[in-house]
Amino acid sequence: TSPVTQRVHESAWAHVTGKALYTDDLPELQGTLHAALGLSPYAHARILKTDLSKVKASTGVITVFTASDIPGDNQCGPIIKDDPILADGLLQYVGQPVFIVVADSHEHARKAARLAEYEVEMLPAQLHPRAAAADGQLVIPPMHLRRGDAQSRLAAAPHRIQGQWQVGGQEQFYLEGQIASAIPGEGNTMLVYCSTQHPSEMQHIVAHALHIGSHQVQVVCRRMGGGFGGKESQSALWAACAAIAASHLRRPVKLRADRDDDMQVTGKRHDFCYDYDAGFDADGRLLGLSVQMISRAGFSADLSGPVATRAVCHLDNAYFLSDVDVRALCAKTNTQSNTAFRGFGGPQGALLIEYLMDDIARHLGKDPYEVRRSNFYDPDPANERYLTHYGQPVADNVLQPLSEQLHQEANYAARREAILAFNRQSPVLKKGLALTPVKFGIAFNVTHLNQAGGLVHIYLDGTVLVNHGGTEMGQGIHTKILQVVARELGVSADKVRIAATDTSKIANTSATAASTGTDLNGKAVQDAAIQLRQRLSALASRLSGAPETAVHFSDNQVTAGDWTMPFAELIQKAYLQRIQLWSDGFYATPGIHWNAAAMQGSPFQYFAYGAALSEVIVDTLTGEWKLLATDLLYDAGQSINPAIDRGQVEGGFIQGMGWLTMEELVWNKEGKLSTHAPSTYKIPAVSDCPAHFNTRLFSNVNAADTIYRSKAVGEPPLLLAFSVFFAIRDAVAAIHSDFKGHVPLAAPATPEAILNAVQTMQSTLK
Ligand code: MTE
Ligand code: LUZ
Ligand code: MOS
Repeated sequence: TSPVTQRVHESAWAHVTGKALYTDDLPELQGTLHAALGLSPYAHARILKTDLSKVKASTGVITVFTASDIPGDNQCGPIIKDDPILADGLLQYVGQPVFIVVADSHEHARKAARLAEYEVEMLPAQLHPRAAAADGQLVIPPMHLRRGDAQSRLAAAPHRIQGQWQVGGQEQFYLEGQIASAIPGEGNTMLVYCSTQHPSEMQHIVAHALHIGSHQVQVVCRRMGGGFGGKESQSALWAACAAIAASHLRRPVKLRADRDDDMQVTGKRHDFCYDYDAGFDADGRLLGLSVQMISRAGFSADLSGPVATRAVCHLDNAYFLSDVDVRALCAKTNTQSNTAFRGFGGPQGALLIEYLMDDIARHLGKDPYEVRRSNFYDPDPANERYLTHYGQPVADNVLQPLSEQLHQEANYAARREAILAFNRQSPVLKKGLALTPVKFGIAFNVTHLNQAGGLVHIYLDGTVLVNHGGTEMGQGIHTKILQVVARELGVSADKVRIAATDTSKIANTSATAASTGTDLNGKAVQDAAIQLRQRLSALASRLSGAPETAVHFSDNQVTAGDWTMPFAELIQKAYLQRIQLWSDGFYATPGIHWNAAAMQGSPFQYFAYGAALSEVIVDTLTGEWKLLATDLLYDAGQSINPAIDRGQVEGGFIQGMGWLTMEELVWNKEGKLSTHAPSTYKIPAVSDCPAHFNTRLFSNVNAADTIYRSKAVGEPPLLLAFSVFFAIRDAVAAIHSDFKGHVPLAAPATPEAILNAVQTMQSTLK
C-alpha cells in the first residue's frame, strides 16, 4: 500500500448532511436575476424572422439577448470554432439555444423562453451518422491508422468474419445539472461561479464573448455534483450566457438548466457505427483487421476529434493487432454536439474488439476467455507482440497475471461448468458468464494538456491552504491532494484545506479529465510542498544543530535527532526570520509524444489494467435479465486511497453497465430527442447492483514515476462493464446447445434487444 494513509472523502460529512455547497446553493447576492435559454424547435432551418414580443411581455421578464448582443465572439467551441453560443440565423438541431431571457425568477424565465415565434425556411435535416458519412458530411477530416498489410493478411486468413455493428450513445446524467452564476464587478470584470471540469476554458470563452481580457474574468468551482465529461467543454455555453446577460445588466445573473433542457441542449457520449473485417487462425488469433468507425459528432466538432483518436488508440484493448487498417469518421448530424463522457471514445473503440473476440470464439466453438488470452500483448520487449498499433510499447503489462488471478479467485472454470449444467435443464431461463480484460492509456492524447499547477500556503497557526488546477466532481481528487500535502508536510489532515478551484490562483489549467487529475495535480502540489519543506528543514537544521537530512516532518511535529518542535511553532519561527511560507508547484508529464498525422507515437504515460467477471440470468420469453454476480479486479498501482478507488471502480462499472444495457437515446423523425428526462431515459439504480459484488485492487506498483506510484482510476473501470454485455450474449447463445456462430445482439442490450436476438436465433436455427 501507499505511504499515504487512507481517508474518507474530504466532503463526505457535507455530502451526507446536505451541507455541501454546490453552485446553486451559494448565497444569492441582492438583485440577482435569473436566465433561461430559448431553444430551437427545428433540427435544421434558416431563420427568416424571429418574434420575441410574447417572450418580452411575459410575467417578470426584464429583457432578452440574442446573438447580436454578444460584445465579442459568439463562440464556445473548445478546439474548432464551429460552435455558436447563440444560433445566428441558422438552426442546426432541436434544442440549440437561440436567445437568453432574463427575468425576476427562474420560473418566469423558463415560462417566457417557450413563447418565441419563428418564421423559417426548413432545410433537410441529417439525423443518421452512416448517411451523413456516406455523403461526406463530417465535422473534421477522416483519420487513418495503418500497420502492416491488413488486406493481404485478411485474404490469406483461414477464417474471416465481416459485418456491421453499432453501439448507442449515453447521457452523462450528472445529478447536478449545468449551471453558472455571473457577478459583474468594477472595470468590466466578471466573476463566474460555474459547475465545470474546466475553469480555465470557461474563463477564456467568457473573456472572448465579452471582448475583455482573461485577467478580467475569474471562474470559481468548489465542487460539481458530477461531470462525467459533460462539463469538460459544454459548461461553456452556460458560463458564457450568464456572463453576457450579467455584463449588459450589471447585475448578477444565474442560469440553471432544468433536466429536460440540459438533455436537449448538451451533447452526450458518441454513438458509433462499425464496419469490420477480421481474419484469424484456428486458435482464434487475429491475423488481419480492417475497421471503419463512424461516430455521431452532432452539429459541431466539440471534442469529437480527440474522442475519435482515443477510440482508434483503444481498438486493441488488451490485444496485439499485427496487420491493421483503421479509419475513423466524425459524422455531422443535426443533433446535439456530442462530447466527452467517461472513457472518451476508449470504450467505443475497445468494445468492438471485444465483440470480435466473442464472435471469433463462437465461430470456432471455443471458450471466449481462451481466445481473449491467446490474443494478449506479450510482456517480453523482444517479442513483436509488444507494440501497439500506434507504436507505443506495452511496458508494465500485467494483463496475464491480473486476468489469471481473477479467473482463479472467481472460479471461472467451475462456474462455466455449473452454467452449462444449469442451461441444459432450464429451457426458458438461461445463464451466461463473461470475463473481459481492460487496458486503458493514461494521459491526455493531446500532449500539451498534460501539465498542472499547485499553490500551497502555510499560515502562522500552522494550518495549510491548498489550491490546485483540478476540479472536484465527486471522484475524490481533493481528498487525494489533501493526503499528498499532509504527508509531505507531516501534518494531520485536519490542518489542511483544499480551496475552491479558482482561475485567479492557478492559471492556464487543463480540464480535469482523461483520468489525469491526481496524476497531474498531485505531482504539482507535491512540488510546492517539497519546496516548503526544504526551506523549513534548513531552519530546523539551524535551530537543532542537526544536518538537514536528519530533519523529519510527521504527526504535526518536526524532529531532528533528539530535537523536536511542533510544526506550528516552527512556522512562527520561520515567519519571524522572514522565510517564505507559501510556494507554487508545477508538473509536466515526461516522455510522451504523438504524431497526429501518422497516428503514431507514445501518447500515454502508462496503462491502467483491469478485468471483470460477470454472471447473468436472462428470461428468453421476455428479454428481461438480472446481473447475479460480478467480480472486479483493478490495477490502481500503489493506491493513494483504496476506499475512493474502489468507489470509482464500482461506480464506473455500473455506469458502463447502464450504457450497454439500459440507457437508450431516441430521436423522433423531426430530430427531437424523445428521451430527455428520467421518465423515458433509464439509468441504473442501486437495485441493479448484483447481490454478489466483489471489487478488489490488484497488488501493483506503477512502473512509471507517478505520484506515490499510484495509477489513475477515473475512467478505465467503465470498460469493466463489457463483462455484463458479453455475459448476456453468452446467455442468449445458450438457447441452442453447442451453438456455433454469430449472436445478433444489439448494444445497448435492452430487454427489447435481447428478445430480438432470441427471436432471430430461434427463427434462423430451428
Ligand atoms: N466520479 C464521480 N463521482 N463523478 C464524476 O463526474 N467523472 C469521471 C471520473 N469519475 C466522475 C467520476 C471522469 S469522466 C473522469 S475523466 C475522472 O473522474 C476525472 O477525475 P480524475 O482525473 O481526478 O480521476
Ligand atoms: N484527450 C483525452 C483529450 O484523452 N481526454 C480528454 O478528456 C481530452 N479532452 C480534451 C482534449 N483531449
Ligand atoms: Mo472524463 S470523459 O475525461 O471528463
